[in-house]
Amino acid sequence: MKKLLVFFILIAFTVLAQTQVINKGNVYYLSNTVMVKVADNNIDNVLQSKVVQQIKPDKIEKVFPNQSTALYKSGNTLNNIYKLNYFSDENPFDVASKIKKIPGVVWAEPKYVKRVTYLPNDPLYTSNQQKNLERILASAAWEISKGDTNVVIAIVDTGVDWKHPDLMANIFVNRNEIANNGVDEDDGGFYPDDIYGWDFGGLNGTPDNDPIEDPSKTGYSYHGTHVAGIAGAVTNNNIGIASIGFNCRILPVKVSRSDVRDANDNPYVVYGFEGIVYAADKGAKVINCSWGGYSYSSYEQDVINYATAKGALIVAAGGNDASDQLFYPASYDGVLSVGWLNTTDDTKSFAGNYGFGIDVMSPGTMILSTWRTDAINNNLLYSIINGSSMASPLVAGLAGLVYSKFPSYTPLQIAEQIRITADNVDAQNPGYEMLLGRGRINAYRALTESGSPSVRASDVRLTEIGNGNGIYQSGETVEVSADFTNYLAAANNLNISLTTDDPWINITQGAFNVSLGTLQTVSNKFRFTIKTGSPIDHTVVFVMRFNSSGYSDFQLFSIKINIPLETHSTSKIQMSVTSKGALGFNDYSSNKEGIGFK
Ligand SMILES: [Ca+2]
Ligand SMILES: [Ca+2]
Ligand SMILES: [Ca+2]
Ligand SMILES: [Ca+2]
Repeated sequence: MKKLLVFFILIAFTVLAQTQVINKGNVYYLSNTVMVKVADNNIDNVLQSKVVQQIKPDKIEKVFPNQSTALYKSGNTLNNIYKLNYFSDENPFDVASKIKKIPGVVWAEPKYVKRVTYLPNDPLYTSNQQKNLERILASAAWEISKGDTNVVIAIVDTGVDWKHPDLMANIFVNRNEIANNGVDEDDGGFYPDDIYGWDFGGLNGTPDNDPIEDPSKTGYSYHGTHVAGIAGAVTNNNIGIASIGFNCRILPVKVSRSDVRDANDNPYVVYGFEGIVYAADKGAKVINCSWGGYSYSSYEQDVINYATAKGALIVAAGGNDASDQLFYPASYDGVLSVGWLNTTDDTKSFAGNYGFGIDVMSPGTMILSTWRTDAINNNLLYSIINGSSMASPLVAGLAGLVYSKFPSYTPLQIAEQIRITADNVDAQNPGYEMLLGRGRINAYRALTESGSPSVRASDVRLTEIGNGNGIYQSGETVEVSADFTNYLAAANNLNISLTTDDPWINITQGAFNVSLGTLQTVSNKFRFTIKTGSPIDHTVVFVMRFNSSGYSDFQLFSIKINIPLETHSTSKIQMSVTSKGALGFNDYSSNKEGIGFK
């Protein structure tokens, strides 16, 4: 029945629906497209619905048709996610919110696209100085580990010039694939001849097996090649640059298409999350995402969960907008998010993002790395550019080294090892205390220190004990429940507390003591009351503190209290506890907190 219906829709309309990138403020998405997840894999309800018939469906397809439903514990399968293209002019946000009401639909949302996160610099300026490597003590780290050639770091980006003389020897080679026979030997038919990675977007939307970056009109938008060189340029080969990842391998995954670019000639990241799934399925241990946007998406969080369950750590750029707004994928649960520091460990002179969504900081200013050669840029082999895009792959490359050194670690243990051994940079950044994660990564410490616990709160949920309207109001008590996991060394007599400086909050149940072994989790609750007379639409910042002998750590989140009832558009509860914590976002697609959207 399902196949017949899809076939019918396909022949009913012979012209393809045109999709283009549109934006609503700083949120970018595709026109004429919605993503839908259905329970029990039953899409027929959706197809037959009035809503879908009214938008003139073009085609509906499974995003990951080769996924088995039985593969992973129920929450992590991507088998039941569909992409629906349609002809009508209706905005994907409106269409998605209607489809979401159809019984059996888990979520429906626009197909978001993301933007690369670097700021181009003077392209002719080159230098042999790689201060970013000095700053994180890379050479001392290489004394401990130069990386394992079996550890694969995927560069999910605008492509990689994999033939570059300073990259080629480190490019992952797919030994399960027979080259140039037009047949897919290892991915169920979907990625034929993908010897050096995959190109999801090609020149104009048709995928191909060559993930080299598409030619740039200006010669100056070769983002992915630059990112790849930072994580994994060939090192100790007497040419060009060194990379932190040293011997780790690079898997190029191109997730842009040449014909969808912004005004500066930079390709948009259209297929980023499809690329993450591909990389995880190929066995990548680290997946770097030097791109992002300000749209939260259930689809994207599902993909992150899937990749993490497959054993890949996702490392992502924190953004370049001098903003504390949550940036994705960096701020998704399970992603190690990376903020951007300059050469003297400070953020104040430029535009890096900061705030609750950041886990660690990394140098991203004046970064020298590989560049795609072409006639327009006079065959430049290296270039210097700036951005959190350049900070993230330094962390991804370090993650490759940490995995090589501690091969039994889970993805989140790798993330925590890097986070907990970072150097505090508060002194260089007055006014940003606690807003730069744990501080600047230190490669040597990440490979040599193993004594510290590392505790993160997840699944943080707030429950109002009051009039039941889902809004935290003056006079009410609120219960905060969370799971606390210790990722690293055992912690004895750990004190976990909830604190705030906010004068309108009275914490009535705010601390407990527990001993937590490695990878042990405990659930617990806190309570606070909101004082009468507290202001309307007021943001409260909470700090969860974790302390035991020799270990001190924190995690932040914020909520809004006394949100005016009648304005749903401002009822978004801003919550985050860095990327390791699961928190509800009371927004359109998530609805974990508060009253949701009615
Ligand atoms: Ca293949
Ligand atoms: Ca083949
Ligand atoms: Ca290509
Ligand atoms: Ca080199």
